Parts: sequence; C-alpha cells; structure tokens
Amino acid sequence: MFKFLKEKLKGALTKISKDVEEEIPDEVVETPKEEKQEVKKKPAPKKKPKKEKKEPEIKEEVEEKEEKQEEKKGFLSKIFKKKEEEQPEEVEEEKKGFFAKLKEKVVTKKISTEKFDKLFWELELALLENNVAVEVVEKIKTDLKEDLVDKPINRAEVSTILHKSLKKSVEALLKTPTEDLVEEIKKKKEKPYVIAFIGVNGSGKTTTIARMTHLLQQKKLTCVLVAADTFRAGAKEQLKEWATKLKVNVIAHDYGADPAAVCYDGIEYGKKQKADVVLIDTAGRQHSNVNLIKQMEKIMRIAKPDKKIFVGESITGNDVVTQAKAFDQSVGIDGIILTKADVDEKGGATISVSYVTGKPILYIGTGQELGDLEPFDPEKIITTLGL
Ligand SMILES: Nc1nc2c(ncn2[C@@H]2O[C@H](COP(=O)(O)OP(=O)(O)OP(=O)(O)O)[C@@H](O)[C@H]2O)c(=O)[nH]1
Ligand SMILES: [Mg+2]
Repeated sequence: MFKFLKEKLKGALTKISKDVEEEIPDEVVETPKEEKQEVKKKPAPKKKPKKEKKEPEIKEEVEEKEEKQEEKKGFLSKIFKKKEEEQPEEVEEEKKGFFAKLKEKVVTKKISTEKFDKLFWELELALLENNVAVEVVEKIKTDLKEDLVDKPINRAEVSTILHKSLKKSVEALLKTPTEDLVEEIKKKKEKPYVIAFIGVNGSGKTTTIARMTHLLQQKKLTCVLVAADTFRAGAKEQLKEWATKLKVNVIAHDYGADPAAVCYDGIEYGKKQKADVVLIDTAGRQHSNVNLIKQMEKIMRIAKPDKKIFVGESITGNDVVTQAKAFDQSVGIDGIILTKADVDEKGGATISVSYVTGKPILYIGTGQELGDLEPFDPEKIITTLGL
C-alpha cells in the first residue's frame, strides 16, 4: 500500500536536504547562552574543568596540582596558602569556560522564498505523480514554506525539520473530525439507522455493504440490506449472495423497478424487524449523468438516510476526488469509504479527498474478503508513508 508515494517522498526529502546542504551557503550564528550561574556553582576544581578542557591541558593541570600538593604536604601554613591560591585559579578557569561558551557558534542555513520554490519542485513532482490533488500540493507547499523559509535552520537539522514539517502538514490534511460510525448508530434512539452507499460503477459499493454488515454484526448490531440497484443485471443476485453468507435479509424488487420504492419498503421492513441498521445498495452511476443523479436525489428524499457514504476506488487517484466532490455537490455526502487501498501504490487520493471535500474518510477497503474493511486511521497512513 502506497509504496510508490513512500519511495518518492523519501527520495524527494533526501534530495532537498542535499541541495540545501550544497547550494545554500552556511551562516554562522553565535548563541547568546548565559551560563554564568551554572559555572559559578561548580564545586571542586578537580572535577569541574575536565569536560571543557582538552586532554593535554588536563594532564598539565593534574601534574601541576600534584606537584603543589607534594610541596605543601605537612605544612599547615602552606595549606592555607594553597586554599588562597586555588581560589583565583578556579575563577580564572570559570571565566575561560564562560568566554568559550560565548563564542560558541551554530552553523545555519536560511532558505529564501525563491530557493524554496526551486527546491520544492522535487516534492511537488513526487506528490503530483502519485495522484495528490493540486490544491493539496499547494496546501503542503504553504505549510512547508511557513516552517522553512527565511528561518535560520541548524545545518545538522535540515533533514529532520523538513521531515517533521511534511509530517505535520499531511497529518493536518488527514484529520477531518468525525464521530465513530458504530457509536453514532448505537446512539440513535429511533431505529433503524439508515446508510446509503453511492458512487460510480464498480467502485466497490456492494462489496463494502457486505463488509460493513460483517463489521456491524461483530458489534452486535442487526442489519437489513436493500437492493436499490434495480438497473444492472446480476446486482440483486450479487447482494443476495452476500446476504446468505452473512445471514441477513435483503429487500428487493424486480429489475427496472423504482429504486426509491425499494428503499421505502426496505426501511419499513427494518422498522418492523427492529433492525439496528438498514444498508442501501444503489446502482453505480457517473456523477455527470444528469438523469441518474436526479434518480439518486429521489432516493435520498424518500430514504432520508442518516449517512450518505460515497464509495470510491482509491486507485483512481484524482478521479475519485473529482467524483466525491461532484456527488457532494449534487446529493450531498457525509463520509467517504475508499476501496482497493490494498492495490493502490500511490495513495494520493487518500491524502487528498478529505481536504478537498471537507468530508471524513470513514473506512478503507483493503481486499475482497468480509474482514477487509478497516476504520480509517490517519496515524497508520502516516506510518505507511514513512513519515
Ligand atoms: N482488491 C480489492 N478489490 C475490491 C475491493 N472492494 C471491492 N473490490 C472488488 O471490486 C469489484 C467491484 O466491486 P462491487 O462491490 O461489485 O462494486 P460496485 O460499486 O457495487 O459495482 P456496481 O454495482 O457495478 O456499480 C469486485 O470484484 C470486488 O471484489 C477492495 O477493497 N480491494
Ligand atoms: Mg454494486
């Protein structure tokens, strides 16, 4: 999952760090560290200077002190003298340490806006090649610019800061506040909770309904399925097959029937059965097909679903983002499920779709089996991307 994007991001970040290292001149910044107090507190002269002095210096000192101690051995007056001598010596060394620290310098790099645009091109390409939507690329660019441009960055930390900044930006893109669907279902007092699944042909709606039913059953919620795809030959049978496996009821009409009427019957049946959830399978349709979108609007008017979930194939990249946007504009969507993440090496749609539509990704489909539906976890995506 997302292998290409991960590799491209890694490559781009390495290249940018290297270019910063090679192309941007070093600037030396003196650190105004005030460590006087710390130095003053230092106790015995033997311990204190060890860390800050080079080996030969230390050796000389130790020898000098040993000599002095020898000389002073047994002479009380000399002991007092030694104490007097030690005092100024210590102060002397403290001063040395203090001035050395004042001169401590940090080598930094400062990236200008112009240079940033040039450097960011590498990352921009990596993102665009992997289906990240243009507006999302722009957002990442703005975030990184804020963190990196015209700021002295410690030379040794360029790569870390760049990496952190990108991670922060992607995290923000993925965090669209959402309530846990299962909790939302459980909270609804008047049963059933109705979910309509919509999307283009073959995006994985029917399979997702089966997987969602399986997931809800594991949470001890009862389900009824509605075969509102009265259009495509075999659609009803496909849903029934899943229903048999899952041991749930399906409400279906003949092919060519009004899908809104099937929804009505399905919801009534759900009410009678006191089912917790009614899941509506709709026919795949292009968002550009005016008649089919009108039909969808009618379904929504009759069914009044609690949740309209757009199901899209993550593998189609920018297309799925366009579709989600169009479905949202026509019938309105509340959440997104991206399927086929298991075969998506790019991952751009996953990064982009929430930011572009403002709707949360609820789950991702990771295979064709009943268990292959995972709650969307931004942290997992970040880890998968190697950020
Ligand atoms: N690898 C993989 N395949 C999936 C996933 N989800 C669905 N599929 C496959 O995609 C194909 C289409 O899935 P369907 O569930 O029939 O799609 P649909 O949206 O209901 O299709 P229409 O009803 O024709 O619009 C099937 O072969 C599924 O097994 C997934 O997460 N990963
Ligand atoms: Mg279907």
